[in-house]
Amino acid sequence: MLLYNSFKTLLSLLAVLLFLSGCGQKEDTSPAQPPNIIVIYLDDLGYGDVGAYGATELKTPNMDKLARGGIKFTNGYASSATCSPSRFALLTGIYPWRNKNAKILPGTAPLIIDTAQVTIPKMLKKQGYHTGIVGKWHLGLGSGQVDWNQRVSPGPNEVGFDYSYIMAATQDRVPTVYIENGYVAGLDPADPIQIDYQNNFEGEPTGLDHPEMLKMKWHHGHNNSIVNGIPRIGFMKGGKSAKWVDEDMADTFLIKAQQYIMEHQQQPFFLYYALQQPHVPRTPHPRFVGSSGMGPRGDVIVEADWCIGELLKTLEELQLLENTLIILSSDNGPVLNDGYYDQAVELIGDHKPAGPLRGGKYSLYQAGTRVPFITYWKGTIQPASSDAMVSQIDFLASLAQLTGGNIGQTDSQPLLEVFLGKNNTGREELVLEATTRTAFRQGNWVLIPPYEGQAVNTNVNIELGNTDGYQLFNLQDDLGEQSNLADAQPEKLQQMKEDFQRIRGTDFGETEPLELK
Ligand code: NG6
Ligand code: CA
Repeated sequence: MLLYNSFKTLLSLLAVLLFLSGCGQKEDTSPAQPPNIIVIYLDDLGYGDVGAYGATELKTPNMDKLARGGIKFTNGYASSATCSPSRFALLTGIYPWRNKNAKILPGTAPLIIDTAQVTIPKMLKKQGYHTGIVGKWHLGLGSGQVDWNQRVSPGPNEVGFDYSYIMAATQDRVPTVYIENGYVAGLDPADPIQIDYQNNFEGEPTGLDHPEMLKMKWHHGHNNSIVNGIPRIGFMKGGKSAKWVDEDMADTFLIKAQQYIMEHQQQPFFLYYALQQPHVPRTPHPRFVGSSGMGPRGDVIVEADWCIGELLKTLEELQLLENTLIILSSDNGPVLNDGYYDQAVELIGDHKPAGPLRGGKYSLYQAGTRVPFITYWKGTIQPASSDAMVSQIDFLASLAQLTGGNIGQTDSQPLLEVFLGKNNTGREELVLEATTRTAFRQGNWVLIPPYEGQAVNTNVNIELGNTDGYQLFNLQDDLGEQSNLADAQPEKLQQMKEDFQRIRGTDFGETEPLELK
């Protein structure tokens, strides 16, 4: 609280100063400045986790304010049911199944975006934008062996971001440090960081060997190095002064995001604000503990919503709200038990994180990829609910339309008018992905090919969408994907198979055509 309060005072002071200094320039007759663009990206927030999307047990007033004052998309998709592939697709406009490295990455993975690749921040930079990322990265860093004690590169700054303040992978993966423009923040050179995902460092306690040292217990995975009483994925040694305090992470990212806005308000800016909530480990700041009655998962959603409210206040105070396009979404669907005992399952009550949808994170069913999806631009976007099919993959082409930017061949569709609520005709078709398996949505129909593997991931208790035969659903009257029409509608099945293969066959990137029986 202290940290955030003193920052608030400083912020208000700076806001006044910057506003005053900006006043003199307002008479300039140059053409209207293109809008600032902020993508607020949550981690594992489900379709049903937001009030405006039907949640009644969980209060999300700030996300609701965006949804009710902007366009609330009911058919908005992440590109994948997991994080790295969705983030790859969001930034590049390329389907993740075209990149064999776009899978859930360890903290030591090399960068999976080619530095020659067009990305949203690169495209916007050419249009005069300053570009920044604050929050979760999870797209790999470096090009092989990373020395965390030197500048870590290539990373966000090499694919278009002028400024970056990130966590490398996830909150549950080492290294548990923030990285600012490639440098581990607060690192003491006398205490260098070592990271290994295979072997532990001698003498370092793990969650497996030292359960007595844990303040949060692991359920599956997550039993390697212990940081801040929480067992992680991967082994880490050193870097004590640089280690993050999980409970302060939300405030830390918020403050960095606010600072970024303050510092770049005179130039159009693009801010990718990638919150860590409600991904595991769920560690609300003490002032949010108990705020939801649902345990840590609910509490961190309340916390994330508060952060979004504070960010909006900053924009309002700086009089930027009417010149800022805000996009809010999530990288994949919801999960309750994702590897720690944190009462997410026990305290869920009547709350439905996936809303009316089937499945969740990791799933080919709708809840894997259909997520909260909101565009907001005060004074420009008229409030509405839209059932147009849109994907995060379309941001690249649509933001290029908005700013006059150029992109090469991608999977991104120019849907600016849809995002601004001037048109309700979205995509006709979209390939959905869940950990390298793909499905196909066309109109109101969904085709899921047969896949081997468990029907239900019993660790997380989520139906993955794997079955022996084809699944065909008509979402128009079966949103919950209960009635498989594959046998009853052979012609539809055949036509969808052909169209799916046509798209999966278009070759750029490293596409391997899909073979359907
Ligand atoms: C899984 C982790 C899960 C989460 C996920 C990535 C285990 C057993 N499970 O492998 O906890 O970290 O990866 O989530 O380790 S994502 O949202 O970044 O894709
Ligand atoms: Ca995620």
